[in-house]
Amino acid sequence: MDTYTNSECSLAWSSKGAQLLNWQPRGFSPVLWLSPLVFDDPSRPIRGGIPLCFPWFGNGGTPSHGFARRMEWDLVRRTEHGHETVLVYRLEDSPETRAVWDHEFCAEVRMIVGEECDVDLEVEGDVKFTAALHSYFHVGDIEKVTVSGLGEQYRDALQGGKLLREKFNGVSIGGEVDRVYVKPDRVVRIWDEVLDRIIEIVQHGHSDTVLWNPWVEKSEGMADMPEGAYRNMVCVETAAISKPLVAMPGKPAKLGMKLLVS
Ligand code: TA6
Repeated sequence: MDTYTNSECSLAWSSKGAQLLNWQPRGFSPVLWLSPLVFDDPSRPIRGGIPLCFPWFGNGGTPSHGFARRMEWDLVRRTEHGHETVLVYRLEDSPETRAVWDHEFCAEVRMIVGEECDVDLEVEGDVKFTAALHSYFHVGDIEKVTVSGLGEQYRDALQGGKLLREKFNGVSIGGEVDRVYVKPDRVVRIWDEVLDRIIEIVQHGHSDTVLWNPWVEKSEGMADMPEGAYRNMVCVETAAISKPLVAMPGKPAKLGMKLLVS
């Protein structure tokens, strides 16, 4: 894990998965949640920060959520501008990737981390894929959080992916939730009563936003989820699931977000 502090924030990241692990703007507590139980096991993804689900989301293939978050990415560029840190990582097809996904591709993720946080995935090739920025956000108490901007239609993974519609003015969480919202707004907000802050997720290239919290029982079955940790995290994931992304030669596919906190 690499760490750095610029004039606007502290950050941490890993070349494994090209994963941002911490973003703490000046004057705020960490915006991202990271499990303290990070395994040295290279085959296991890191639980927390912003894992990249590519080239599929969920069980669209094996391993779950794709291979990108389990692999070492190459650092193409790191630039310190004083007020922000720019990181660009690259992952290209290899015999290892073609063994599970027989396609040529070049994926790059660019992170610009300062007072705000930009994460952008860009994929070149002649490929169709699903993807998600599987962001873990740190919250004061999951039962005192409201998420707005998700829209009214979602596929509920707890009901076999059934498409449901509910009129919301904002979603509160009081139990396990695992939903793919299929018509989210461009901007989703996490209203945190305890930390007295709003995390704003300005999305682009997405078709969906995923909302996930494992709650008690599911957490107990996760070796890298400390007891009770579910209360201080919520996943709100900028994703392209219901409408897969398509990259064509000379026309890369893009999925990204800007995070702001106030
Ligand atoms: O994004 C929600 C989800 O697909 C859940 O179903 C749950 O599996 C979560 O991702 C975490 O997946 P992971 O493979 O990181 O344990």
